[in-house]
Amino acid sequence: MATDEHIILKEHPCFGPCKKNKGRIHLPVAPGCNIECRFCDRKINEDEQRPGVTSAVLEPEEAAGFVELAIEKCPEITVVGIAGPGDTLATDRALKTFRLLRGKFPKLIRCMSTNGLLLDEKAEEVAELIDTLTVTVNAVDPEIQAQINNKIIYHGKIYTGIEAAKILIRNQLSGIRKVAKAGTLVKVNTVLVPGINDKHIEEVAATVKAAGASIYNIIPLIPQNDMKDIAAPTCEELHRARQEAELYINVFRHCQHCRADAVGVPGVYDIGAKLYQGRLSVKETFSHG
Ligand code: CLF
Ligand code: SF4
Repeated sequence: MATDEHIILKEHPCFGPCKKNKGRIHLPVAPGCNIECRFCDRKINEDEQRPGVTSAVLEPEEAAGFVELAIEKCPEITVVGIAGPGDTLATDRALKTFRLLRGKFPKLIRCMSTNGLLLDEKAEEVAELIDTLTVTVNAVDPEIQAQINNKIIYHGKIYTGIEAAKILIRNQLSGIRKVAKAGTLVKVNTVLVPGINDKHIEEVAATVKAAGASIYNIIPLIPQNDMKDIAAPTCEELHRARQEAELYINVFRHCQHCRADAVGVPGVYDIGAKLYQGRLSVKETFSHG
């Protein structure tokens, strides 16, 4: 759903200028993922309920109660977002949650993030329900993408290497085009991986801008899992990448790497652990915001 862009830039903590008085609640309703990024500690579907782990993700039907509680405790909240802990489109739980919330909290901006594998086919529904969407695009060249991602599961089939990369990139860009055209504001996140996509940032920025994205967020790699031996980018490398991207698209520089259960004002305070009482027990990893 397209909300006035001017209102979003003024009210959303992650779009427009830096704001220390606007907050968001993330609803951790989306378990499981359909791709396998090499820097991610959670393998496909690993964070679905496991024996011995008592905590669980939220049920879509529980979401409204938590939003009410959160607004009471944090009046700065302007955004209700779903950012994982897996991919929001890998199951129908995120979109179901937004359907249930729609109408109940008309003033809140609805925000979602996705890896974009299923964005092309779900674009219409996404655009109908979501005001601001983030898509993580780590490369637009399949040769580079194939070094960042191990595999994808697409319509029940596993793809690897260049073949997987081509499907992912095609669906991300086509999805962005459709959703942006329908009026949803699109932000693109890229994880900066030194030695792999650090010379590729200009091309990603220009390509996603041409597809309709309006803001770009470069996130430094957290070295873990298959990428644990790659050094995180230095401040200079991050700065350079942002300057290169800025030639093509507005760059967001205040990202706080929020967890999928973050609640509060990014970078100022967080009551997520208290609100959800630690029920989400996934490892801290790359944020999907
Ligand atoms: Fe959440 Fe992301 Fe929406 Fe913001 S976070 S889904 S766009 S409401 Fe924001 Fe957090 Fe950075 Fe994300 S600071 S990780 S950019
Ligand atoms: Fe999935 Fe996100 Fe992990 Fe990538 S980083 S494998 S998209 S959960």
